[in-house]
Parts: sequence; C-alpha cells; structure tokens
Amino acid sequence: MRFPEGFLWGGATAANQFEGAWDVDGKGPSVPDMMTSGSHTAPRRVTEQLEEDALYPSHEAIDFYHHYEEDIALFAEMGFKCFRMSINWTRIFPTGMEDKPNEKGLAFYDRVFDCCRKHGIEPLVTISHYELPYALVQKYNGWVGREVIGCFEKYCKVIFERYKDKVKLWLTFNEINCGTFATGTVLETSNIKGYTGPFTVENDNPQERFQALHHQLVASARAVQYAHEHYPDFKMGNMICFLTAYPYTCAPDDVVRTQKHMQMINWFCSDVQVRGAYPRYSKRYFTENNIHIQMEDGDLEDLKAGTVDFYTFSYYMSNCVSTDPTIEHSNGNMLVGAKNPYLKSSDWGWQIDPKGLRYTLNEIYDRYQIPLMVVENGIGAYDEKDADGKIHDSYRIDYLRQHIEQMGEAVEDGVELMGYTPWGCIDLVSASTGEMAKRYGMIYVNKFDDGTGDLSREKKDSFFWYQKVISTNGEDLS
Ligand code: BGP
Repeated sequence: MRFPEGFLWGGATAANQFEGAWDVDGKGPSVPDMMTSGSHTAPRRVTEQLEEDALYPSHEAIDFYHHYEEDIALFAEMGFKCFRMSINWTRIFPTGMEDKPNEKGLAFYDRVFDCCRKHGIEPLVTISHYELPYALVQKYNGWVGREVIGCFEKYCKVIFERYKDKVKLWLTFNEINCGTFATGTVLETSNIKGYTGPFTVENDNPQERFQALHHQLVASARAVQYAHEHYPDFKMGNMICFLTAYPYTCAPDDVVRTQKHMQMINWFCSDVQVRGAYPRYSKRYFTENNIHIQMEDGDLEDLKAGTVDFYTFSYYMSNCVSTDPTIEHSNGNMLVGAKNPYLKSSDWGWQIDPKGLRYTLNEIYDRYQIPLMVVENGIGAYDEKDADGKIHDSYRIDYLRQHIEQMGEAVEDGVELMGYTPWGCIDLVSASTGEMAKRYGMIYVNKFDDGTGDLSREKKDSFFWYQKVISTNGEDLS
C-alpha cells in the first residue's frame, strides 16, 4: 500500500463559499458578504454598502446551513475520513468585538460536528478562511489594526473550549501567504477600509499589507501556543497557497528571480510558522521595498513559541518565472505567471501540473520535516448534463487521478503525508470570481450564476470514482 493506514481522505470547503444563511440566527457580515459576483473576465467588486441590484453569492451560496445533514451523509457515502471546513467568525462574534459569543452560531457548529462524528468523519477546521468580520474592516482597517489580534484570540478561545471534544485538527489562517502579494489584500489581510472596487485592489499598499500580515502571524502563533498549553491533544496546522514556480529558462537570471519569488511568496510565512522566526532573506526584501514592520515587545517570542505541528497547503497549478516581460502569460490561482509550453490549462487558464505536486511535496518536506497534508486540489470546470441527465466529468477524474498518483510517488519518496482533501468536494461559490459555473465538486448543486436553482444535490461520475479510490486506500485509481 502506498498510502499509510489511517490516511485522511476527504474533501474541503469554506464557510463563506457554501454555508449561505449570511444573516441568519444572528450572523454578522464578513468581508465576502460585501463582494459581488463576477466572472473570469469581469472581476468581483467589494462594496461598502450592499447594492440593491447586485448579486452577492455568499448570501445564499449552496445553503449548507440548511442542508448540512444531507451533505455530510453524501460525504460519508463517498467514504470520507475527514472533512475540511471553516467556522464563520461572524456566526460566533457578529462584529468580532462583542464580549459574549452568539449561542445560535455556536450551536450550529455543534450540530455539524456531531453529524460528522456520527458518520465517523474527522473534522479539520480552518479558523479563518477569508471571513474577517466586516465591522473589523470598518473599525480597524482589517488586520492593519493590532487590536484585531485580541479579537481573534477571544474567538479562538471560545471555539477551542466549546468544541474541544469534537475537533482535534485545526488550521489557523487559510492561505496566509496571500498577504505577501497584492491580490491577497481583499480576502486575506482585508486592509480595505472605505474601499469600493475590484477584487484586485487598485492601489496596493505593501507597507500596510505586510504590517497586517505580521499581525496575522502573531495571532496565528498565539492561537497555536494557547492550544498547545490548554489542549494537548489538539494538532495545530498552518495553511499555505503553494504557487509552485519554475524558472522559464535555465538562464541564471531566471533561476535567481524564481528563487526570490519562491522565498517571499511560498516560503516566507511557513518559515515563520514552522521555524518560528522571520527568515533572513525577508530583511533584504523589506529594505528594498521600503517596508518597516512595527513590532511590539513579545512578538518575536510569540512567533518562536507558536510553531505548528503540521503543514498544509493548496495546490492547483504551477507557473513559470521569467525576466523577459514579453513572454506569454498564463492565469493561475491568485497570481499570473509565464506560460509553461509543456503544460495544458483548465477552462480558467490554470496550468495543470500533477508532477509539480510531487516536486512540491518533496521540496516542502525536505525543508521542514513535519507531516504534510494537501488540503486543496482540484479543477474548476464547466459541467454540462449529458442526454441521460447526468454529469460525466471524466476531465475531473483525470485531474484528480493524476494528482493522487503523484502524491503516491511522493509518499514513496519518503514524504510524510497525512491526508488529502480536494477542494470543493461539493460545488460551491468560486473565491476569485464569485461564480457557480466554476465547479469543483463531486456532488453537483443545482445553483447558477444568476442566483436561480433549486439547490438539489446530484452525484457526478467523480463521486463514484472517488468512493472507489477511498475504499481501496488509493490503490484503485482506474
Ligand atoms: C483557494 C482558496 C479557496 C478556493 C480555491 C479555488 O485559493 O483557498 O477558497 O476558492 O482557491 O479558487 P477559486 O474558487 O477562485 O477557483
């Protein structure tokens, strides 16, 4: 057997992209609740006030809030051992600033975790997946405000204590490294006070963004430290958006540029979260980019004391880095890059690179030597129903098969891999475009970009295929 016994096969979601019920049972608005839908040609917009004629896809999403029993039963039928989901901070603290948590919000996640346990599914919970309370944007300019660290600590203490018997695996921030580049501003660092405009902010402010990121890194470390002190059976992980980059050519200038890109985009946050200190290369980057991070006494000690137990990441695609600005560009998750002539792309222009996953797993494990988990992977595609009324998504099966094969290679290379939770195991709202049409799921949801659809769930071919993969612990990928 390639995959170890107890391997955590499952799927991944995020509250803001699938729960809906955005203002039900006391929930407050979070950043994505203020974001309109878009497409891969027209960007999503952030609005300060809700606009009457705009569509806000998180408001209903696929309404997991009222379908959780049915959905978790479907995950169980596929054989899931693990389910990655996030808690919507604004269900627990509607503005982030209350003294007391919202009981109805807490009770909802009790029901969800109980349902998972009933089916023998281990929850893997992201504490903050692009879900900052919007009130904290208005009051503190998002994570730029140091006060937000305290709000986050309060939230963590409440959920740790409440769910201590139901949840053991935690991730602090989804794709925290998105704070190292401009496209991460809206959803990650959320320094968008007073901002109305497109998803890719027009006036990026790296000084603010890195200050906000510092606060997130401190908040993450404090949460990990607190969990370790009070709940020794918790396992605390980080979560990185891994944007694998190859030099476009073997010209040393391309190679060095790629190395610098890898350092600040892919390694910087995890060097802090796994090794417990700002890496030396970041000093030069900050000097050259005129970034001055304000720290308070104790910050460096917190970073040192709050290192994670396991490393998790998303992997969808790879890109190339070139010093030649005329090279053709390719789309990608959060960032564009130079197009790799050896790879094909998805409908949204993300380059499909299964071998890049083996390469990436080896690189990460060589660097840190702690257990790894792939907590997002998948292909966003247009799904059309066939004449028989079913979705025959052989392209999705191909994508997943090739990536699982390469994970198997990495395990044989000696990488310690805990599990695999492909993204959007059930169709949900796209984070970057706000579309429903960009589907990742093995379960189809009757919900469309114009907001119509009866929300009914249907199994795609990939549902049955993944069921077989799990039941054979990854041996039968046919
Ligand atoms: C990751 C995010 C997810 C998810 C995924 C797919 O970066 O963590 O929230 O959405 O990407 O991206 P998209 O939805 O833009 O296709």
